[in-house]
Amino acid sequence: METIKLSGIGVVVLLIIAINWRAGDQFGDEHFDTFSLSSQPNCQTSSELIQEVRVFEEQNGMLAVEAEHFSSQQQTTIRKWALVNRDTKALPTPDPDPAHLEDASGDAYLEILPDSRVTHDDPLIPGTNFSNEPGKIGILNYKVYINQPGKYFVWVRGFSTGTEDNGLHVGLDGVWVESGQRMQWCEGKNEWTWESKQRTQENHCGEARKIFLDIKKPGHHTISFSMREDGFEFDKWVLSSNYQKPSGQGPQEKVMK
Ligand SMILES: [Ca+2]
Ligand SMILES: [Ca+2]
Ligand SMILES: [Ca+2]
Repeated sequence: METIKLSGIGVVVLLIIAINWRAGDQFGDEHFDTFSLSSQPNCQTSSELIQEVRVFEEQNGMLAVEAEHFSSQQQTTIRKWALVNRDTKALPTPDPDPAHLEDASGDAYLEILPDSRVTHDDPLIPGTNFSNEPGKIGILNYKVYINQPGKYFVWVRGFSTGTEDNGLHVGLDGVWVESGQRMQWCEGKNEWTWESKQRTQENHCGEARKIFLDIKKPGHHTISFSMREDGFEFDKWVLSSNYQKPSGQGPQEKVMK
């Protein structure tokens, strides 16, 4: 009799647990769905986090990375790098020129938008559509592994349609060295163009061999780029120990295993 009584209580307890479990399950699902829906704008953050584990390896004095394969992006309130690929439907405005996917390496590139200064007559607003100071607006970070330390020239493949979309900065491990500031493009309008020149007082079109990073130790490093002019279109970048312009879409990426 006592055994039957205990079993009855046991069944009731099990029923209560089962009901609670089911209710908790449903609440959990709803909660998850709500979270998922309200988190749509953060999808990019998730993909950025996934990309963060991708490390690009230098071999034989050469390293190539697609611009769109950044690990993270910072300082995005004023201007932000937008992904342009075959699936891109809308981009922040204003952005007066069309997409330039033809001949883009990896069928994708980044553009820093909005682009409010298109011609020299548009207002120049330092800290908004222009930043002569590096590391202030639209910072892209890339993880790399360097086998052979030393001096590396930085080459970038960009697409410029005018005079106010052709500047960029590059930095190493959070430091915006002088030799990474004011990358400049003058030649090669309206086509994807490799360049590695620094704008100086003497030459506004940029001087050769002046854009480089001194990587003193082998191992893991972070290479970063930041906006100089809005509307800059960024396809791919290369570190090379020789000052030799890449051809075509440039060398293949090498992802570290
Ligand atoms: Ca544009
Ligand atoms: Ca611009
Ligand atoms: Ca690309």
